[in-house]
Amino acid sequence: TVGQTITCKAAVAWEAGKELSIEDIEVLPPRAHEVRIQIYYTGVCHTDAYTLSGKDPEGAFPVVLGHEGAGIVESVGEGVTNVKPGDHVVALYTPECGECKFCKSGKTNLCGKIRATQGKGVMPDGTSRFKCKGKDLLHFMGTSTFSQYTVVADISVVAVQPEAPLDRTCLLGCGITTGYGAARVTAKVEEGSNIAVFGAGCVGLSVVQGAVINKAGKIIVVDVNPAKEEWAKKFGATDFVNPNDLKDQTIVEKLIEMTDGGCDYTFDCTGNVNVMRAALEACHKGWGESIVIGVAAAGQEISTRPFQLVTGRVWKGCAFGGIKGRSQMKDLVSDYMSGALKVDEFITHRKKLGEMNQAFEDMKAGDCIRAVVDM
Ligand code: NAD
Ligand code: AHE
Ligand code: ZN
Ligand code: ZN
Repeated sequence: TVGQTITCKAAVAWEAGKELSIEDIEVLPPRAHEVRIQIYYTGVCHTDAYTLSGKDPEGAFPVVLGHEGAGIVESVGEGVTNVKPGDHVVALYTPECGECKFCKSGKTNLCGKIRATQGKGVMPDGTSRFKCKGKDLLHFMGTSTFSQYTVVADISVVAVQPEAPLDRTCLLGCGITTGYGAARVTAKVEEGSNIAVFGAGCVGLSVVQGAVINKAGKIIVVDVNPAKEEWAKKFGATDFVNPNDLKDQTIVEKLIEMTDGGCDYTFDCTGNVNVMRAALEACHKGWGESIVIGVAAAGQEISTRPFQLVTGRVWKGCAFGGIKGRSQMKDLVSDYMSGALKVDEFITHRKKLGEMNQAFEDMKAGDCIRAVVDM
């Protein structure tokens, strides 16, 4: 198949707000500095549903969604040196070129090299590698993992240990890495520090995992779903608070009381802008830092009294946890293989490609942490 167009199945989003359709699509061969990957497994993340809903200002259709995928390299274009056919890989929606201003700054994992074309849903040369029914389909987040074969830029892929099962490593493509990185790389949670995590989904529970490894003191999980208490404790949270159970206190007052003045670090893993405000205001005066991870709908804005910042609280955020995919993914896989990083526990639902819409339904139900789709 090297150099040839491959026909395979993919879940295509023809229009915002509509179900995905399983179609036969054509996947063109990789051009220079591109890699064609056979996707074996993909997770489904809330950001896929967000874009499908039509609320993402960058959302464009028709498109092949999906950004939490793992597979095996089928072929590579001219000039590709970082991966070769047969390599087990994870797709990276946050690429790493190593040479742009961002990559060289040492201050961020964001890479600027292909961000503009990635946001427009095309490959770096401005064109698409997907066709269906005579039409071009757009790419998504530089990954498009809801297809049996996808083409990505070489800087958007990393080879990982072949011993690691692909139905687990796919989840390192977004949710788990995002939370784990937010705690360990972005916040750099210190030993004994008190933290609060708002939202105990895949992202929030992975913040908890990172905080446990960094030996945090109190790890308080806040969630409106009472069933999340058991999940939080299983991953190492020391406390659980359901804001709906509070009588004469706000969640901010409760957290300040529990931590003798406020948290050292808080994390929004809900995407709700009111929660983001509470997370900031629950931080300790003088130094508490709040990390925004959740993705809020277009048009939503955050607010607080500037006095919160004047008095030393810090508001920041991160994408992909601040992790540099090509430099650091192998270490995450090692953490998984050594048992330090839990991954298997997150998989509550499994589906086949033909059941992709059901996987979206599963994700929206309260008992789902991650649905993994066998492509
Ligand atoms: P999830 O839906 O599985 O988990 C969210 C949790 O928040 C749920 O348990 C829900 O009960 C809880 N929740 C909802 N409203 C709440 C409230 N008002 N107070 C407390 N808890 C509340 O989602 P997830 O997959 O863990 O993703 C979390 C968010 O992170 C999403 O917005 C997603 O789009 C975003 N995300 C961002 C990045 C990034 O790089 N920045 C990466 C992955 C996901
Ligand atoms: N296009 C959206 C923003 C979506 C967003 O924030 N995406 C995160 C990853 S979420 C993964 O589940 C991200 O990587 N952001 C950094 C970037 O460069 O996109 C919008 O609202 O415009
Ligand atoms: Zn995601
Ligand atoms: Zn770069």
